Amino acid sequence: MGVERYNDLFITEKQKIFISDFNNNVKYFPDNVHFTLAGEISSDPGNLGSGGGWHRDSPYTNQFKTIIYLTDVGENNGPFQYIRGSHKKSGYKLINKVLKEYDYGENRFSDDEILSIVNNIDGFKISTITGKAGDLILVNTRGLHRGAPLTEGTRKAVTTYSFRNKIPNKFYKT
Ligand SMILES: O=C(O)CCC(=O)C(=O)O
Ligand SMILES: [Fe+2]
Repeated sequence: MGVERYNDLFITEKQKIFISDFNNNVKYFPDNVHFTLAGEISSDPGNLGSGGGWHRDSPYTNQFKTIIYLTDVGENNGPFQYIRGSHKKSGYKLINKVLKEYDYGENRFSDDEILSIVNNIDGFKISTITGKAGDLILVNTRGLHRGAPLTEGTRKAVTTYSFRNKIPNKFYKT
């Protein structure tokens, strides 16, 4: 985390401009701050993929991230997956209905819960975002997502986190 403080060769000038343009134009973040995570994950047996399984980053607020793949990413080496529409309040209501006793503030979801969500909510399906090295994903991680577990190879990516006023304390611990 904070890799941009040490080495800006991770990102090209063009991508930097694109990211900053994205972040500055997202209406929820008039004066945001950012940091960048450089991550490499590999297909170790039992790996959960980037992000450690299905979750949403912040149940109560929008949270914007940019992810740039630094390797080609196919179905088997950890593509980003997202359930479109799941970041909306209306989506939350449907999810809570399907999962019954589900706590609105819960962040983590089992594979079975995700199956039940996509099988029971019209229009909810898992989108798998494969791509080439250099491709950029813009995402509201309030919605349900994960990096898929890797069954082969490795995946490298840089992810930029944005916050409205300050970087939350928990990110200073590591
Ligand atoms: O890197 C990914 O594919 C997703 C990781 C994740 O959960 C996140 O960046 O919020
Ligand atoms: Fe996440």
